[in-house]
Parts: sequence; C-alpha cells; structure tokens
Amino acid sequence: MALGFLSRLKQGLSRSTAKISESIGAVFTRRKLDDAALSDLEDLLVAADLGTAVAARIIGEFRRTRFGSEVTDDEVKQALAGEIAKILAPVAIPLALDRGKKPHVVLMVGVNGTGKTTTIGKLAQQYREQGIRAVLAAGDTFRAAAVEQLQVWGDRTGAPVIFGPPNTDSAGLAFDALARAQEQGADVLLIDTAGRLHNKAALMDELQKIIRVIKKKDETAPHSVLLVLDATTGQNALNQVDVFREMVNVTGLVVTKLDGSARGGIVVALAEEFGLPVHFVGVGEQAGDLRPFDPGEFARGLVGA
Ligand SMILES: Nc1nc2c(ncn2[C@@H]2O[C@H](COP(=O)(O)OP(=O)(O)OP(=O)(O)O)[C@@H](O)[C@H]2O)c(=O)[nH]1
Ligand SMILES: [Mg+2]
Repeated sequence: MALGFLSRLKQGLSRSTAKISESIGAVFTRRKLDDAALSDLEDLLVAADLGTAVAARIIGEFRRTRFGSEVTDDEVKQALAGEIAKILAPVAIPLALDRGKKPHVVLMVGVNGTGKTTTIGKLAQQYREQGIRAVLAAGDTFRAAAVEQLQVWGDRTGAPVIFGPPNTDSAGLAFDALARAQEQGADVLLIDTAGRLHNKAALMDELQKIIRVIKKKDETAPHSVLLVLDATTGQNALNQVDVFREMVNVTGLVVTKLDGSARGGIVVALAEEFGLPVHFVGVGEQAGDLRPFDPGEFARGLVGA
C-alpha cells in the first residue's frame, strides 16, 4: 500500500521531475555555478511552477553557499530538494481532529471538479480504518449526481450519508446533518459543498450561510475548512486560494491529482505564498490514494533526486 502510493506519487511527479530533472541535466554537467548558470536555474524553477519568490530565494541561497564552485547535476538536485523541503516542512501539518468535539465538523470547499467529494470519500475510508465514526453531509444539493456520488462512498465505507431532495437548501441540510451527527455521537462530520453555483456571489452566500447555520448548533463549528485544489490547474490554484479566503476562513489545503500532474511545483508556490497547512495530497481516484503530505519525499520526487 505504502509503496503503491509512493510509486504513484513518483510517477505523477515524474512529469514535473522530467521537466526539472532533464533541464538540470542539460544545464549542469560539470559546470561552474556562476551568474549565467544561476540565471538558467532560476528560469527553470519558475517554469516548473515553483513561483518567482521561491526561485529567487533558492538562487540566493545557492549564490551565498556555492557560488563559483563546480557542480554536477546530481549535486544541484540534492541541494534543490533540500531547499524545497525546507519551504514545505512548515506547511506539512496533519489534519488533527479535536476528539473533544462530537463531531469535529469539516467543511470541504473548492471549485468544481477539484476532488471535494472524492476526498470526503477517501477520508471516510481512512476514518473507518482508524475506528473514527464519520457522518457525510451531501451539501452539494445543486447536482443530483453529487448526492449519488457521496452515497457510493457512504456504502463503501459504512458512513451514514445525510441528504435531501434535489435543490434542498444546503445550509438547512448541513444543520440537519450536524444534528444527526450529534445525536449519533459521531466523531467527525464531513460536509460536501457545491463547487459551482450561478456565480461567485451566490457561492459565497451559500458557504457563509452554511457556516452561520451550523454555528447555531455548535458555535465553535466548523472546526476545519479545507480548500481542495487540483494540482493540474497550476498557477490558477493560487487565485483559487485568494478567492476562497475572501469567502471563508480556510484552515488548510488538500492538493489532488498529483498523479497526473506536470505541475507538482505549484505546491511549493502555495507553501511560500500562503503558509496554509497542506493536510493531504491526492494521487489517484481510489480510497487509498490520499496521504498526509511528506515534504522530504515530495521535494525529492519533484526534482528527481
Ligand atoms: N487522478 C486523480 N483523480 C482524482 C483525484 N481526486 C479526485 N479525482 C477525480 O476527479 C474527478 C472530480 O472529483 P470530484 O470529487 O467529483 O470533484 P468535486 O470537487 O467534488 O467536483 P464538483 O462536485 O463538481 O464540485 C473525479 O473523476 C475524481 O475521481 C486524484 O487525486 N487523482
Ligand atoms: Mg462534488
């Protein structure tokens, strides 16, 4: 299982890796780390989605510590992986459930198609394996298929799914789901939401209303608001963080589709720009394809070190 995950992550990252790794190979075969080489390396990091701030920082560090020395591509990769891991380490924070809350309420948000519903299903599976009792709320009442999709995960994992008829008010549904989860003494309530409504204002209203309404049952809820980002969208993920932070108090990130992405570098840019915890990474569509974020492994995978 662990190996399967690692190899899928590596395979996914290998597209980013191929990009970074081959370019490093082309730039640094026994070459002096001089101004020209550093400038090439900086361009390469920006092209790999790490962002200009990260690229400048890493280049600054290289300039300070290794300027003028002769380096091999392998040394560059190792050093890069080390620098990237340093940037990622502070955001690699597992999602901690407050076991004093019955339930700990998790609100899952993000634009459509990023993997909210799938992530809820994967989490339900993990919690089941850990003996943590989860309830799922089908808060995406906009699409009938969204409810069915969540029910499939409920059947698979044995987690009760609270849902209403099509076009139910999602805030009301969330309220009922919290009431049910409280009655059942559940450990965690995972609330799915719609990724796309008529427009941004409608989405903001809906998310804020869900939060207002569940606070009537538990004023400390939601305890986690997880923004799900699709790594394949690259730099656009940064805009999504800005947009959702205007709407709600995002407490952490989940980055999905790293198995199919040539844009793994975006995780580094996200860490640098926002410093939000990255709780999980997704590397596939199956229940086992969601893992806590390991900065060292990720950094090495990204540069092919
Ligand atoms: N390859 C891959 N596919 C994923 C991953 N996570 C989710 N998916 C797939 O992405 C598609 C969209 O996932 P959903 O969970 O439905 O996304 P959503 O955010 O709930 O979408 P909406 O309900 O439309 O807002 C599905 O086909 C998932 O199987 C991942 O980590 N890797
Ligand atoms: Mg969904």
